[in-house]
Amino acid sequence: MTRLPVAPTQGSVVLRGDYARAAADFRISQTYESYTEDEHDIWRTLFERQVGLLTEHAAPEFQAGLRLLGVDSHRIPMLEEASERLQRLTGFEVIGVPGLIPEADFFAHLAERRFPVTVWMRRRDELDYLVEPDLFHDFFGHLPMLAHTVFANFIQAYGAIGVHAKSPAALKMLARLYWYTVEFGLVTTSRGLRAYGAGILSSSGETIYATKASGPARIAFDLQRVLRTNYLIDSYQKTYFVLHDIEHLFDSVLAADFDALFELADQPAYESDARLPTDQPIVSLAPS
Ligand code: HBI
Ligand code: FE
Repeated sequence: MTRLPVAPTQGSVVLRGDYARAAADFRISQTYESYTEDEHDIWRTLFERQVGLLTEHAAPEFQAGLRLLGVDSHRIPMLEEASERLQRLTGFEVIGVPGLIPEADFFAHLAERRFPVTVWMRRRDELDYLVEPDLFHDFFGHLPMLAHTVFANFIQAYGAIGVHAKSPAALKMLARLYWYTVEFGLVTTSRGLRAYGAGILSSSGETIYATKASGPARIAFDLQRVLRTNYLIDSYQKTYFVLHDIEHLFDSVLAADFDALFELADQPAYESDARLPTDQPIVSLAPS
């Protein structure tokens, strides 16, 4: 009997979602030699497009972090090199994973100061949008902020809270916190509103939309409000939450009683476009 050959996913040799090769904790090696020239070129295209937007739209901590990582725009970065640099900066290790991993494993890695980075690159026809994290989103979007100690401490604390959260309601609230901060967070600076979220800064369209468009609401970060607010996974956000500075995030999480907050899970959630009388709208102080 002849077998049909199994086509490698999307023609690349770094397979998308290669969970079969992953360890029990979902770690996977990067197999750097397997990236094709086209994949390096996709990295370069995305990198150059985003870097051009950072000066005007990204938080200073993100820009500084990207420089500290010493990433080369021309080639896909090596996770081991970034991991060494990040460990020296904030004690965070970078590990390869095949894609999204179960929440419990994700939280456990963060709590141990390990950040999981997806090893495969998106295809050229997905430059602007894909539903799941790839190498560009995880590396370019997430690692720069992890070079900042307070932010790195926040991510670790978040992971530790997640490790202890057991109820589905608590996990849902923690997913909202991650979404509205780590993925789609904004911060005020003396030069106006800036993005620090990886979901924003790995997307050229949302980078401009989140910081400048007149459509979405931008409201002052409030932990309870965020924990109770649903989010949109397949379009730009209708609401962004704004920190006064990155320390604000860590301080508010450190001061919070999460067990008490998780009790609020019984109350109905706010829709992603809800506007509450208690919301404090944030307007950019500086001209763009
Ligand atoms: N896995 N690789 C990866 N990356 C994520 O961002 C991620 C995940 N698993 C779970 C998860 N995020 C979410 O549940 C967050 O809300 C924590
Ligand atoms: Fe992400």
